[in-house]
Amino acid sequence: MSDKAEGSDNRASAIRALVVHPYLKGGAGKRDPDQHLDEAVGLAQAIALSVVAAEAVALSKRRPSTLLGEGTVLRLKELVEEKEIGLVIVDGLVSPIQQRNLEKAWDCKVIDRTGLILDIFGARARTREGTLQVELAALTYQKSRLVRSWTHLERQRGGFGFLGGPGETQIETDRRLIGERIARLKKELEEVKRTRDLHRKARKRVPYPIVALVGYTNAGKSTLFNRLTKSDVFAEDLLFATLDPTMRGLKLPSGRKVILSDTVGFVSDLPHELVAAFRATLEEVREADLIVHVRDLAHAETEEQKSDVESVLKELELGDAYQARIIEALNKIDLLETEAHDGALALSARSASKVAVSALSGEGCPALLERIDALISKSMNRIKVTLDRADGAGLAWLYEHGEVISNQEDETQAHLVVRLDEANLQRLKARPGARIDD
Ligand SMILES: Nc1nc2c(ncn2[C@@H]2O[C@H](COP(=O)(O)OP(=O)(O)O)[C@@H](O)[C@H]2O)c(=O)[nH]1
Ligand SMILES: [Mg+2]
Repeated sequence: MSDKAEGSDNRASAIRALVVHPYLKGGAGKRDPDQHLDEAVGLAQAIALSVVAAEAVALSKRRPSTLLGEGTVLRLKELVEEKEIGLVIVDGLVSPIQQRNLEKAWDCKVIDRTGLILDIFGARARTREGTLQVELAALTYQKSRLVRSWTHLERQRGGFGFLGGPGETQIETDRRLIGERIARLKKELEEVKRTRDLHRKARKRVPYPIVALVGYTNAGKSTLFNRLTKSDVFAEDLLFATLDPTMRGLKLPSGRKVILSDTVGFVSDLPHELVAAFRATLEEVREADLIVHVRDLAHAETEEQKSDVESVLKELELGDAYQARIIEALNKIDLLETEAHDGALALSARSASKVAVSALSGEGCPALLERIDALISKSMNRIKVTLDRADGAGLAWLYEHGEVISNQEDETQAHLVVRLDEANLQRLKARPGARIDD
């Protein structure tokens, strides 16, 4: 299994999962089922599941009771028992009834694609807005499931709704409660959106510039994340490690420290009810000082993926200057034919914002670090600061977070010229006792 930032292959308690990608036979013009399967496996690994088996299953039709054919259900039952699988992910739309029947047949938990993605977003939402959006999507999903199974129950009883019954009453109550919770969430979301900028300022707590990795699931973000941060871990990691395994410290060639952040990945055919939640989960990218767009150059749809990512980034309102803060990591060049491989390297030599890499072999990674370094320095502000000489903590902070170019001290004060990134400049401005002459 690959090197996963979020993976917990080493965690004994990881749930053993089977991933099934069902597709209709002869579904012309559709993507390669194996590619779909790979993506689903990648998603499952993103929430620390241990995927012990995965397969694409051809269907001649969608069976209303179990989606999959009888033979397949039986065959997979054996696999589930043999490999002690605790969770089956069916990468598609599974009705509540199909889900229940499959759970009964296999005697383990079954979730569908929407359920899986919701879980990932839930685990990865970091901002208040992200959390609320994910919760809203999850409740809406749950509610629709209740509605459908309720309709089903009613039909079973011949539609004599007036007979009532405990099952129905319970579901009605659940629906009402979920409905109320949804209404409350929507109100809260409005409020959070209105005060978004205030919240964002309050969250600016991370003491180093943030470099965010974005891109499609399976592009290699986590592999790159591990590769870049493997050799040097700094003390502050202890602080993040417990809170958030997707953020880690990284020392650049110049010695400057940054925080590398592995974000939630894009998925193809994102269920539409999850779009808002996905965007909100990406909120954290707005805080980033630099964005590294990780691309799978060996993927058949690499160009389509690129434009998908770019159009979502545009909608995040990153500000006009964001183009200057983005680097494309052209990943997986080890998989390319010689000609394409050399082409990628040539492109990367010509362009300041594209770097050809292989997260797997490490090729190009030093160059990527150099580019990140250069771009972060470029976005640094050169300022003059005056501090009381007695303010030892203030001086220490400047040396730690900025690049001190000169320091002249008189009897009472220290006059420094410092290079600081935007985030730290704002922090300095908020600090009492520091006078900035720009
Ligand atoms: N050949 C090759 N495979 C890679 C490279 N980077 C990542 N992978 C593989 O691609 C798959 C997805 O990688 P991962 O880092 O989980 O992608 P993420 O979803 O973007 O975090 C894994 O099987 C990796 O081993 C690379 O540079 N070359
Ligand atoms: Mg990942």
